[in-house]
Amino acid sequence: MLILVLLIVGEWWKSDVEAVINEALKSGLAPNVSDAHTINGHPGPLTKCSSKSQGGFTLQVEAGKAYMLRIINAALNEELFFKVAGHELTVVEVDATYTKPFRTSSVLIAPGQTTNVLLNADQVSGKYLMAASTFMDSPIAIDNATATAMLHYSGMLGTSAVTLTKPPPKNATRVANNFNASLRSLNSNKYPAKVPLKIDHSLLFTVGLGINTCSTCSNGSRVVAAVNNVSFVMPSTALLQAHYFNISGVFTTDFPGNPPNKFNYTGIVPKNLQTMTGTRLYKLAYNATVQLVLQDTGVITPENHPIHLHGFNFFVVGRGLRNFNPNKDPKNFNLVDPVERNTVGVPSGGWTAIRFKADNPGVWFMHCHLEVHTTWGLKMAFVVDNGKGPKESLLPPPSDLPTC
Ligand SMILES: *[C@@H]1O[C@H](CO)[C@@H](O)[C@H](O)[C@H]1NC(C)=O
Ligand SMILES: *[C@@H]1O[C@H](CO)[C@@H](O)[C@H](O)[C@H]1NC(C)=O
Ligand SMILES: *[C@@H]1O[C@H](CO)[C@@H](O)[C@H](O)[C@H]1NC(C)=O
Ligand SMILES: *[C@@H]1O[C@H](CO)[C@@H](O)[C@H](O)[C@H]1NC(C)=O
Ligand SMILES: *[C@@H]1O[C@H](CO)[C@@H](O)[C@H](O)[C@H]1NC(C)=O
Ligand SMILES: *[C@@H]1O[C@H](CO)[C@@H](O)[C@H](O)[C@H]1NC(C)=O
Ligand SMILES: *[C@@H]1O[C@H](CO)[C@@H](O)[C@H](O)[C@H]1NC(C)=O
Ligand SMILES: *[C@@H]1O[C@H](CO)[C@@H](O)[C@H](O)[C@H]1NC(C)=O
Ligand SMILES: *[C@@H]1O[C@H](CO)[C@@H](O)[C@H](O)[C@H]1NC(C)=O
Ligand SMILES: [Cu+2]
Repeated sequence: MLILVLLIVGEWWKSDVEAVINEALKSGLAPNVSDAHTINGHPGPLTKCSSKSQGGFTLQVEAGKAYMLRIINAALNEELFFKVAGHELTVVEVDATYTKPFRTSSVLIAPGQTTNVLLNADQVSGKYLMAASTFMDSPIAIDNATATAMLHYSGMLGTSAVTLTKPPPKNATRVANNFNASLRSLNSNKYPAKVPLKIDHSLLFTVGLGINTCSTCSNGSRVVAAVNNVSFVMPSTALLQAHYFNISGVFTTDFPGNPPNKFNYTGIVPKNLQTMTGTRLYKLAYNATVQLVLQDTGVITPENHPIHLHGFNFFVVGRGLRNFNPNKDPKNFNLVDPVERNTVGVPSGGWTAIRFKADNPGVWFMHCHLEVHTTWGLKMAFVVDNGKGPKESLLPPPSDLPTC
């Protein structure tokens, strides 16, 4: 029997988080980093934020039993490593799809991602530290506080010694890559990987930062973020509402399928760091198949971006460093058992290729799951038309939809 345990890793500020983001928007600069990470709401023992009365989250386990840890990264701005002292973890699922099981000592999880791992309580006794620590392989300010929690074999006295664990360093790109490279979809008879093989839309989107002038900002300019050089502007009428009711003037469907200006994305950055603003969507017919290469840029700094697509799962068919090469790189794509998920990290100074089938009508955001980047405009949306008949068409809004 498997015992299910929910583990939510998060971030915590000593300030009002609204004040933090408002201060950043006023200055035009990045928001303050958090003061601590948390596991199930507690920074845990061994941290400066720990209160003496409660040492943090404790998971009581019984020797010989098997546990399934359902890990959710609910942090706002940071990808995290998760580790348990003295225990290997077996990954079996990510973003609600099965994976081929594999053993690892560290799990990498981005904001918005979920990961199920099996843990066998195969030690006899004692206390073992669990740790959630930041992964950041760019020169970006982060909260480097490690959150901790305790795995405690029951029947032991409270004073038994703790087995510690050393988290990977924050710049452990190799550990992150090994984890990513081990992820494969199950691709069994019962759960086949239905990777689109014929592609209707082959897209390349750059993801990265920029700097725009800002007369209301104390710095005179502000950091922005963009997809294909478009910093997304949120409309005052909801996109889905505008789409369903044919309200014009809310969005346009001219989102560029390729970078408007080609440059060496991961090389010398252009002198002009400006982006354009717009509420631009990319239109897809029902059932259209999409290959999308997400290319990081070196503007301001290369950085890893966990990109989340609403409405669909996608297959991660390829990834690499530097610029995507459309002639060479597709030859190495995994079209057999690529991992299927809904949030994927684009490596710092590299690219990730995904494929999906647009079989869900409506308007679907795609954005960086780092809250700071999405606030700066690193988002866009796909508008997917209706197919044939009511089963392939958008439902009307519910009759009790609030009108304000
Ligand atoms: C952000 O950090 C600065 C420097 O530590 C501090 O002065 C400021 O009060 C912080 N802002 C908020 C909203 O907590
Ligand atoms: C964490 O960040 C603080 C503040 O930037 C710094 O003083 C400290 O040395 C860092 N600790 C580690 C382990 O990197
Ligand atoms: C990671 O950072 C440490 C400390 O700053 C440095 O010594 C080390 O070379 C870095 N490792 C990589 C792979 O960049
Ligand atoms: C802030 O202002 C300085 C000085 O004008 C400028 O060099 C820098 O690029 C600005 N930073 C941002 C993010 O706008
Ligand atoms: C919106 O336009 C489409 C295509 O012209 C039409 O089929 C549909 O009925 C319109 N929807 C509404 C709510 O007016
Ligand atoms: C892009 O820039 C990188 C790093 O400077 C360089 O190695 C590479 O040759 C450049 N690529 C092209 C096509 O210019
Ligand atoms: C992005 O758009 C701005 C505003 O139109 C333009 O000045 C800039 O050159 C564009 N940059 C790229 C890389 O396309
Ligand atoms: C995979 O590893 C890279 C390191 O190259 C990281 O930047 C990226 O975010 C990871 N992808 C995930 C967690 O999906
Ligand atoms: C979409 O694909 C499904 C399954 O392949 C098919 O049954 C359906 O007719 C297709 N619909 C359209 C509008 O192409
Ligand atoms: Cu990002």
